[in-house]
Amino acid sequence: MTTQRYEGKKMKLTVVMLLGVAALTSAIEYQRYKVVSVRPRTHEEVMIVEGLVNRWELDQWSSLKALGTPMDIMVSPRLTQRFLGVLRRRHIPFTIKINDVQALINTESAQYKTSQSMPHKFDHADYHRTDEIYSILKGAETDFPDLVTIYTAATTYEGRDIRVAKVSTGGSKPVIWIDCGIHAREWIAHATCQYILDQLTSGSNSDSEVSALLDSYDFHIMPVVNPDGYEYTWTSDRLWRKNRVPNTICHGVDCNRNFDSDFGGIGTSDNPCSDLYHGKSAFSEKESQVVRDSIKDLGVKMFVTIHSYSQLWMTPYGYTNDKPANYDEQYRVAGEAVVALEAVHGTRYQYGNIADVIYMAAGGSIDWAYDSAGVEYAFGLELRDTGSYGFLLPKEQIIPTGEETWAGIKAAVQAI
Ligand code: 0X9
Ligand code: ZN
Repeated sequence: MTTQRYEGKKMKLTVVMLLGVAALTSAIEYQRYKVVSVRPRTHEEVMIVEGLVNRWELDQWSSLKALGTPMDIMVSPRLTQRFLGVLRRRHIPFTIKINDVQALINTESAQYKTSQSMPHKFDHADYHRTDEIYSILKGAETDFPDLVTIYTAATTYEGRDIRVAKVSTGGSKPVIWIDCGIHAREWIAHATCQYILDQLTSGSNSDSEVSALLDSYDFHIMPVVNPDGYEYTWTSDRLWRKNRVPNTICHGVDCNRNFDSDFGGIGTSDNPCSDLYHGKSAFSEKESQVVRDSIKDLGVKMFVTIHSYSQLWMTPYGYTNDKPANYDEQYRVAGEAVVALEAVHGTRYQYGNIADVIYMAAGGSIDWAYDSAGVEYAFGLELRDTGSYGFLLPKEQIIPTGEETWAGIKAAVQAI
């Protein structure tokens, strides 16, 4: 399990050009940090690797799904030789997936747009800042006034809006809830929510599949659950995961450990410096409160929360190995979804309950949605890829990722 971060991270004063505005920012840099993909084959090897992750407070980018499958771990230059030395001595197989994390971040940031004008139309050629996303949502409301309503569901600690796009042809239908970006660094998630909203609106009149979905359901889409964290990934630390509330020491709560689903249980941390810090109490954070409060009276039939990466379609539970009462039904629908998803670009997803396909973790939103909000179908998605780029997925993959994810979600909704 990931614990603390920021061992030996270099702070650097950088003049950052964002949206054409020069800002003096202290950015965290990842020069010569590597992402090592380790494949422990026995429980003993898993213990060795997890021991190193905990001792050196390494950032675990992805987790072991089964013995012999990869877990991706980011290692600083200071620790690389020692880390690889242990793996070699213990004959634990590994490959280096990313040789210089900062080089990938630089490639990505070199492509940032410098235009100062706010976009009003969907633009899946780029990742976008929160303000731009909200401007695009507003544009969708202007273009589809009878279909789209934008509402502000809450305001964050740093004062940013958390907005939702409601897509409805009228009346009050069962709701499909889709949220993205509860984890700040998972940029493809935010982009995919925008892609889905684009498909729902542009297809509302012209695409019979979409109009059939809209005849039966309202959609509520929250593209930036954690805007404070997301903005911080643009200005200061591309790999920030949590929100930005100040704790006594260190910033941020892992909002996906802050729901009231066995709060504080397995796979969470009470250390405020940890990436898995669960916060002071269940629902202490605006970002988890807003999801709770938004869905509670909506009549949500299907809840989808979008993350990256690892290509997984997850169903409850994460806090226990037990399966929910309707597990077979949720599993069936997840199966339909991944078949449809794979048919688009051949991207393979694994699916099933969180505890089986990823790792146990308490306090997550889908468990709460299923247990406490009465949602029958609660899915957590981990989008592309499987670690070649990880959180730094090139923008060229926004559209293909959107296409396949939308196919999966459509198939899931059609299957219920
Ligand atoms: O650990 C998480 O919160 C998710 N993985 S991620 O790499 N995007 O951080 C998985 C969430 C699974 N859901 C629960 N554990 N409840
Ligand atoms: Zn995540």
